[in-house]
Amino acid sequence: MLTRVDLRGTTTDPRDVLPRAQLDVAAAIEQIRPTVEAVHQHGASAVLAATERFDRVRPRRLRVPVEAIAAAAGTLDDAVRAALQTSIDRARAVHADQRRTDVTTQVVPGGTVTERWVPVSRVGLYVPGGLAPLLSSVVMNVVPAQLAGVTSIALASPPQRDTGLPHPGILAACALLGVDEVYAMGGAQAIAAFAYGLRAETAADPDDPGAGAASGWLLEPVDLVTGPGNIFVTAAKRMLRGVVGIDSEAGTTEIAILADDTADPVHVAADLISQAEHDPAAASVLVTASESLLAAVEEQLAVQVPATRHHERVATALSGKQSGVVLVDDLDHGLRVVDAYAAEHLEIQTADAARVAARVRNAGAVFVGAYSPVSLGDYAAGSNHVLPTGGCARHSSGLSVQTFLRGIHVIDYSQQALREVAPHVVALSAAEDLPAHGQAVTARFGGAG
Ligand code: HSO
Ligand code: ZN
Repeated sequence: MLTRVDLRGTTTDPRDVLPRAQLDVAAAIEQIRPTVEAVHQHGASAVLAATERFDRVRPRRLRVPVEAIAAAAGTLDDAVRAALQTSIDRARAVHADQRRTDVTTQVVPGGTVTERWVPVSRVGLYVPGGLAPLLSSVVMNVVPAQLAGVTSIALASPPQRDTGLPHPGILAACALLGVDEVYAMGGAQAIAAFAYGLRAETAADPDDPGAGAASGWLLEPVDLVTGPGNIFVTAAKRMLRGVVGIDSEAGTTEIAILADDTADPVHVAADLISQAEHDPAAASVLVTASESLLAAVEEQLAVQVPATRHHERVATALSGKQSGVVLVDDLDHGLRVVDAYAAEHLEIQTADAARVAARVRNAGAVFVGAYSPVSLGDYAAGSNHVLPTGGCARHSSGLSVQTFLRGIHVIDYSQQALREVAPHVVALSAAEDLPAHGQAVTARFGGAG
C-alpha cells in the first residue's frame, strides 16, 4: 500500500525524492482572486454569494447570534464537554508558560533599549469545516490568543447546509472559551472578510446582529488571521499577507514516523492511519532502516485500514504520492531524511527516543516514544496542533502565544549617552551617504556635523 522510496546506499538528496504533496498554491490564488476581490468591493453580499456557490448554503446572516452559541453549549454531550475542558485546561497550562516579560537592556549608562511585548489588537481565527468539525481547533486558536492578551477575537467557520450555522460542537467550544463574535463563513471569502472587514451596509439581512453596528462595520477588519485550512484558505492567506498578518501555512495534515526494530507495528500503523483519516490528500510517511518493521507495519495496515470508519479516505491518503515509506541506511540517515522532510508532526518510535528526538531540527511538533501519539497532541497533550505543513517547519513554528505578540523596541537615551555615541552615528551616516542622519544627532549639540 505504501509507496517505497529506497535511499539505502545512496547519497541522493532526500529533498528531491521524498513523498510530498504537490500543492499548486499559485494556481489556487488565481482561482480565488475573483472571490477575494468581490469581498473587498461588495462586502457581506459577496461573502454570501461565495458561500452559496462553494458551501451550497445561504445563511440568513453571517454573524452568529449569541443565543445560538449559548444554545449549542447547552446541547453539548457531557463526555465531550469534559474532554474539551481538559483540552482547554492543558493548553492553558502550556501556553501560559509562553508569556513573555518585557526586557530592558542597559546598553550604556543613560541608554536603554526595552523590548516591550504587546498583543495584536484584533485577530480573526479560522476553524475549518471540511470533512470533520474540528472542535479542538477552536481551543488551539483561541487559547494562545487569549493568553497573549488579545482583547478582540473574531472566529469564522463554514456554515452547515442544514442550519446555516457552524457546527454546533464548534459553537459550543466557542461558548466554553468565552468567544462570542462568530461568523458563519469559510474558505477564501472568510479570510478576505477578516482582512478587509465587512461594512454594515453590505449586510444582506437587516436582522444580522452586525447590520446596525455603531462602528459602521458588520465585521471590523482584523490585524492578524490564524488557523489551519485547505488549499484555498492557504492561497487566500498567502495572497492577503501584508493586507493582514498571517500565521504559518497550516495545510493538509502530515505525519512522519521515524521508527526502528523496537517500534510496535500496531502503534505505527494506527498512527499513520490516524492522520490519513483527515483527508484523502493527507500525508503519512514512515522512515525506517528496518525491513522487518516495514513488513510488520504493512501487515498491520492490511488489517487496520479496512476496519477503520473512513477506510476509503484513509486508503486514498496512504496510497497517494504524498505518502510512503522511506528506507534508510541507519538512524543518522533517518534523521537527515526527517529533517529534510520537516514534517508537521514527527513521531520518534526508536530505542532511546528522547535522545533521538533531541537531535531533530525540523518539525512542527515532535512526539517522543511509544506513548506520545499525534492524536494525543491533537486533543489533550497541552501542545498546539496548528502547525506548519508542506516543509514550512524549516522556517516557521506552530501557533503559540508568541504568534499573537509583537516585540516593540523602546529606545531611551540621555543627552550624555547620545553625545558619546554621536561620532559613530555620524561616521556610519557618512559611509552610507546619508549625512542628514548624522546631522539629526549633531544638531542636538549645536554642531553642523
Ligand atoms: N491533526 C490535525 C489537528 C486535529 N486532529 C484536529 C484532529 N482534530 C492537525 O494538526
Ligand atoms: Zn489530527
